[in-house]
Amino acid sequence: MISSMRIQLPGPAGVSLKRTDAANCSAMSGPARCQVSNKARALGYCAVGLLVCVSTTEAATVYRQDFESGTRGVEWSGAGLVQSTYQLTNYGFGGWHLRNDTSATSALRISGMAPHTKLTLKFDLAIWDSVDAHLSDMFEVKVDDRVVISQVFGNYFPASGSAGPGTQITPPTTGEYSNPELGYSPQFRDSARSVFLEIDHTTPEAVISFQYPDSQGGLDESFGVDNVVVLTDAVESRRPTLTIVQNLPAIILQWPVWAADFTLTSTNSLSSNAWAQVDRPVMANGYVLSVTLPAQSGSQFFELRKP
Ligand SMILES: [Ca+2]
Ligand SMILES: [Ca+2]
Ligand SMILES: [Ca+2]
Repeated sequence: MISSMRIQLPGPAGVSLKRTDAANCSAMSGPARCQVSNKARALGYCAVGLLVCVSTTEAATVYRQDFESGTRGVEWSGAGLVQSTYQLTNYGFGGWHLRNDTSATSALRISGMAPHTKLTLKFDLAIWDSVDAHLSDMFEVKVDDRVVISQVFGNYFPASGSAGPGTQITPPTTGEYSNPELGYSPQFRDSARSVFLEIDHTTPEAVISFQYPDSQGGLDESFGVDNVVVLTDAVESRRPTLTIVQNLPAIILQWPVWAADFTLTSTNSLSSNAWAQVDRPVMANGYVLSVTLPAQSGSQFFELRKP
């Protein structure tokens, strides 16, 4: 998909610079030249900047939500309200989380994920009040109607005061019925757990639902989720933009400082494909790297390359 915009350059000649941006580089399996990004015509020279796509092997974070804005976002549907975390603020929950005090699902829909084969889900689970592990209260998570967690959970009566998926992140109970009391009903103790799972997943959309199907609800039994992070194994790309600024009789090529390991190359003919490193000093100014060259007649093409 190509989009374009026109930029009026400063200068006496009323010169315009046309920039064409590819909205995405879809085939990210390796470094690839993916778009012509800049084209300038002024006083007999033509300079074209090409953009290089870079691949890294870092997992792509496709969703992150800590509910600290006080709203849950349109990607959420079903039961659950953004409510206080009370004392769980001391265990990484911040001030707000999504609390569900019903037996219905809280569902998260994520769309437009890049091609991937794995999906990783991380979240913190609050277990509020009289959730009964000894009576086999169940906590369920589904991804696209596939059950990925179906596990007994609760605060009564595992010895630690917390049972369920993942790892307990709140202190163990002293054995008292209301210890530790972290919020909502003061009668009943509470706990929280950090949950992590990875599943096979390939479709661009995922619906992730959280449910406590046999909840007695209200202040008696509820759960909450927070710090929800979804990652995939899609290759993440970072594409530095190469821009051309005219400052006649010179032109200035600029790119971001984070792409300092790229090399600026040029050629006078795309058909020859004879690219050579630009033998000029690279200057750093804040977040921008730049090379200044004399504007020349004829065509000149520039590309950032990474070994
Ligand atoms: Ca939070
Ligand atoms: Ca109960
Ligand atoms: Ca409580």
